[in-house]
Amino acid sequence: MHKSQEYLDNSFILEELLKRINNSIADHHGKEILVSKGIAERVSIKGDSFIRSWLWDVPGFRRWRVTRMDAGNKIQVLNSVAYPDYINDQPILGIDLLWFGATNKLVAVLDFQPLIQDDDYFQKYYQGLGNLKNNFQEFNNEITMKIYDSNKFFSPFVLFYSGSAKTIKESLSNLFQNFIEYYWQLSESKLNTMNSEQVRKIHIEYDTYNAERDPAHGLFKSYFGKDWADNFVSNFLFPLSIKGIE
Ligand code: BLA
Repeated sequence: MHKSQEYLDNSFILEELLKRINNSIADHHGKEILVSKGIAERVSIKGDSFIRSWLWDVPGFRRWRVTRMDAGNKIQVLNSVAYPDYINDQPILGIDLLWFGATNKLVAVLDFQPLIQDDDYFQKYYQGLGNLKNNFQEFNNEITMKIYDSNKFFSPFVLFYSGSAKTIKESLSNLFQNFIEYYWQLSESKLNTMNSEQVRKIHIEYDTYNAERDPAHGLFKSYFGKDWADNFVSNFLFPLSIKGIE
């Protein structure tokens, strides 16, 4: 397949960020958990794209997953979600970085995804993210939620960019670094007010909500087939989701 210069540039930066997040997790004493072969790596039906995933056991977290999809000139993805232990009511880390080759468009969504929409909770956990929001103006695009509800699991400080991939790479790289650093700092704070049962229920809601809406499902279906896509979404991306009636 012909690889465009844009593809090379954009897959390069997502590879860099992938390495950075996996290394950062390992530096924080994360241990890689073996993922079944069919999930850890999958080649598309046509044979020209692939998806790879990592699962980490990290002190303070009950689950941390990272996924990278490389569909050449069509689409490039880096996605990660970190779920803190139930005894910790801090936000869920959410990262979704997408590059679309046809338009050379980059979509970046980075948030500390709140368990509740509450001023005290925002006061407690969002000083760092608020600083980033002020310092990285490019990531202040008005977020147009077509699929998700902005009041469900998104914070008022969500960093969002949607536009040309050409001009954003350096600041994305800087932002990414800071974003992860601030998230680690958060996990060192002991500000808990919710109990474990409350947190567990909200994690279940988060997985259920996202399994129903994730726009990736259609994408996975077309590249990897329906059975694989269904299994990946319900058992790897959102394993706590309560399945509705099909
Ligand atoms: C949007 N995410 C999208 C879109 C795709 C994906 C295809 C639509 C983009 C568009 O057409 O403009 C893709 N999501 C993926 C892929 C995975 C995935 C490939 O989970 C693979 C694992 N999404 C998240 C997380 C956040 C998130 C953790 O997975 C939070 C930071 C946000 N994605 C998010 C938002 C949009 C989006 C806010 C815009 C959707 C909207 O308009 O409502």
